[in-house]
Amino acid sequence: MNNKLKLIRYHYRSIKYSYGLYRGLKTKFNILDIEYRDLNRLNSSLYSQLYLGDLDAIRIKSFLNKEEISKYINNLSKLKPALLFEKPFGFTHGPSLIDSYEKMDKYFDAAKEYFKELNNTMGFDFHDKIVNVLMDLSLNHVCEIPNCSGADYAFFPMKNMKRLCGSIPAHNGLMFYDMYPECRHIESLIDKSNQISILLLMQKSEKGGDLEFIDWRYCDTPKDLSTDVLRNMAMRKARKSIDLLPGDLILFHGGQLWHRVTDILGRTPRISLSAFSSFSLNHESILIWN
Ligand SMILES: O=C(O)CCC(=O)C(=O)O
Ligand SMILES: [Fe+2]
Repeated sequence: MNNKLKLIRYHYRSIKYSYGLYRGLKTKFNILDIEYRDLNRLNSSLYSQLYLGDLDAIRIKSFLNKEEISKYINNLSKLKPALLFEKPFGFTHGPSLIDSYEKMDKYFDAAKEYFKELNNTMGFDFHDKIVNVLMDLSLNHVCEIPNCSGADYAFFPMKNMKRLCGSIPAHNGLMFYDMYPECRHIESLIDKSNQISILLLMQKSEKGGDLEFIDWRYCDTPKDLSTDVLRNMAMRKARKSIDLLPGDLILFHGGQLWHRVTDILGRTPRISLSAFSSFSLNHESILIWN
């Protein structure tokens, strides 16, 4: 077996075939596992494959090691309260998704402060490390944070999800633009045919808090039904729980692919950092924001 074949081990986590129109007639979960240390040996644009839906996810094992994770978790006790925001599932550190025009200035101010604080909390240049991953996956494409009149969007806010309130109901990334018209201004910057979710798990709960892929795509989803009805329909599709360990980074087809995070059942909160990514309109760069 040549090196590339050895490196690229496709795990076909196929559940069933459905009859979507997106990229042929098949739908199954193709998850590619790569060790972080092997990333720079790649020489194909896996990012494009992911974007087009030939791959559903790229799971980068041990993106962070145990020491890096412990340092981050220990530093969480020193966070500035100004950057902590209450959410239905617990709280975020750093702003996530603009959900109202009134809050836009606050969002951009918090994004700027958070960017500095994220690197401090990590203890190394986290932005640089993420950009290098995207460059390795995209034959060295330019990767950047988009901006709105000079103000940068948020980069990898943290979610702290707690028992009893912690879950993220079924959704896909593209439906956010229907749910929150306020986040549509990013549409003028990105190719909106898809969006890649990038998720870094930092702490697992003892039970629950699993990322689940749902066998349904935005392109096959009726556009005239309410979010609640769509969520009920999504929960009748086949689902697959995705194994992640603290330190694993997963990039997935989250713009199109429905997914959810199951209820947190253990005492330990689930901590994750996440962002969206897409090609810029002219495909000259890859943009990362939240
Ligand atoms: O697991 C998380 O923290 C959020 C996952 C998610 O919905 C996403 O990254 O699109
Ligand atoms: Fe998502």
